[in-house]
Amino acid sequence: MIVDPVRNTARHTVRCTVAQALVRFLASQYSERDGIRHQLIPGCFGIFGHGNVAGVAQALLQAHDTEEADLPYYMARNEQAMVHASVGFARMRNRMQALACTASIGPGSTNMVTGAALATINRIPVLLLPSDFFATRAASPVLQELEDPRSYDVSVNDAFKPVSTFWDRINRPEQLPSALLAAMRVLTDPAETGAVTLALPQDVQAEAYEWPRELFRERVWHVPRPVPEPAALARAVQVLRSARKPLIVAGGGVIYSEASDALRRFADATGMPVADTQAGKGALAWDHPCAVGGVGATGTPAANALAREADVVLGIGTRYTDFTTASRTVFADPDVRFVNLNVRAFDAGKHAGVPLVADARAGLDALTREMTGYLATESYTARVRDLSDSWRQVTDRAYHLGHQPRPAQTEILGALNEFLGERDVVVQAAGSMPGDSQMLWRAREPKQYHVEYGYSCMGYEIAGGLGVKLADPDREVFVLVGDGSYLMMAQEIVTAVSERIKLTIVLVDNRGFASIGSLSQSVGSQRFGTNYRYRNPDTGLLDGDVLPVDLAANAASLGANVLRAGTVAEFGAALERARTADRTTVICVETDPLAPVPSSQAWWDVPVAEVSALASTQRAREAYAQAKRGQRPYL
Ligand SMILES: Cc1ncc(C[n+]2csc(CCOP(=O)(O)OP(=O)(O)O)c2C)c(N)n1
Ligand SMILES: [Mg+2]
Repeated sequence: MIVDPVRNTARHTVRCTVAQALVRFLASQYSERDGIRHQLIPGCFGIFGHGNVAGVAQALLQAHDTEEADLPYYMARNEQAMVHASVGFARMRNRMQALACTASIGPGSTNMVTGAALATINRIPVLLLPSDFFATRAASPVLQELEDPRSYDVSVNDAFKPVSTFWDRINRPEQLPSALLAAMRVLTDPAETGAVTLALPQDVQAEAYEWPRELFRERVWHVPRPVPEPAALARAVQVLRSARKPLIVAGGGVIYSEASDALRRFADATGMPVADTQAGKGALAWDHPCAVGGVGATGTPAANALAREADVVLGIGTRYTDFTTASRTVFADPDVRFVNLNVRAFDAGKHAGVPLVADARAGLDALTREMTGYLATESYTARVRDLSDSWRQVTDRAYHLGHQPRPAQTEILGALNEFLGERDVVVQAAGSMPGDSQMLWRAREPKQYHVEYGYSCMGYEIAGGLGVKLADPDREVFVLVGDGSYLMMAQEIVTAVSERIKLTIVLVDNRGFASIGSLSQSVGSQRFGTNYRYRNPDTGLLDGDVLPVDLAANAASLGANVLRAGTVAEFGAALERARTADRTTVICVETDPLAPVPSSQAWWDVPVAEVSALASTQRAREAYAQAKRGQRPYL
């Protein structure tokens, strides 16, 4: 018989362990926006070790067996990857839901630090529960404990502090309730959200305490839609009304706030062209007359031409990363002014912009009302249309290049883009594909383009795709992963197989780092150390023969259904087969890393050695110094 410790206790308190209280609390949390309620923490990823097997793991099992709390457990294969999966999940749910991640002490926990940074940088909620060494220090140093001779209070989990938006360590049971309330508040605050870390000492997890019953009542966390302050709105409108060549930069905040319709109404009403960032792509469908595609270092020449001429830039839900601003060169009008609609004051204040601190949807609705009567000039609208039309032709050519003998990556992107249905999702993170896609991808729907480019973390792809599919099982999920990223983190294929979660993984093998190879060339370093080759005894470099590595065989060994494609036509046929497959399928396609890609006509600041013994570096430095002259602070 399973004894429910809750029912055995006095009326006003519940006696259970810290881990049991944690699980029970998490299962009773809800979020709400626009009258729609969600379970805030609908599951927990984990990998168990001595740090959590008797604590959080026991509590999860007990919750399952007694049906005392609903917190399904998903077993991952790598702790970094489980944070990525949780980020994919929460992003797909527009930050209204987040997953918890439990890890053992030491390496299990520090493996999550990269995932935490990724979540915080991308402003995506995830609840991290690293285990910690004994609070009592009864047996210190416990296996995997870091010893610092200067202080017994230091733990490897301190490494989560700079990458978390809230961090606490639960050294006594009494500390748990306030920490949990703070954690939920931060997770559901669109301005503060990110990785929230509660470090849980191994002994404290198993310690029993009399909790007030009130701790476990249902709680609803209302996700706000702050409206703009009237005076700030008036200032923003004054600048926007003066614009003769306006440009909107739509970031991820538009999508998380479900403001796509509001953005379309604003664009329709004002005729302002809309460029997008990696996180914002799809906020406005690619074929809308105002859509001009990605802006910045990997943007479209159309958006970048408009950015160079823009007198007013309206940034919505964007962090203005260096890719978006082309390292502060792309907005080139000396008198350019920014209006920044953002839920976070920190972002709203960037580039000396007129800040409009508000939810993207609430802010756009207010702007649409206040901008009545404004319409971009006919000549400007015609210019936008001409630029877009010519860019569309370039994209069509890149999609159907006919490159031989191995296809160009742009053809693989094109074939996939033309194959995808409106609700299908494409997932990427690092390498040359996000840049090519920022320029070439035609996104039809706000959740179609899922590219993690805040941290651009190799290894996010498959794990993140798993989270995307978990969040929205009705959509087909296509993960695009390079061979380098695949080699860093392919193991979550096993998790997808065991959970019967179907992914289609397109493994684009170009035998090394095409992205960093071409960057290396541009900084005068001849693709040094970026190809996967044998070490060559003649040169002493990694430029020998091609390696006998078979990633398709690797994927098959992990339990995936594997298809190989040598041509674009074979790739199309493989996509058809993958769509009808009922399990995770990996399509392996070899591409030419040197195939041509259209130019974005924008720059990215990667400093080149100021002095060098290499002529190639000296030439690159001259070009760098020249480009650097176009960079300026936006004051
Ligand atoms: C974890 C991590 N390490 C290093 C980098 C730097 N980096 C960016 S792209 C890249 C190479 C990616 O190779 P691959 O996945 O094969 O894509 P390709 O460049 O060939 O398109 C590297 C090493 C990174 N983004 N993430
Ligand atoms: Mg590669």
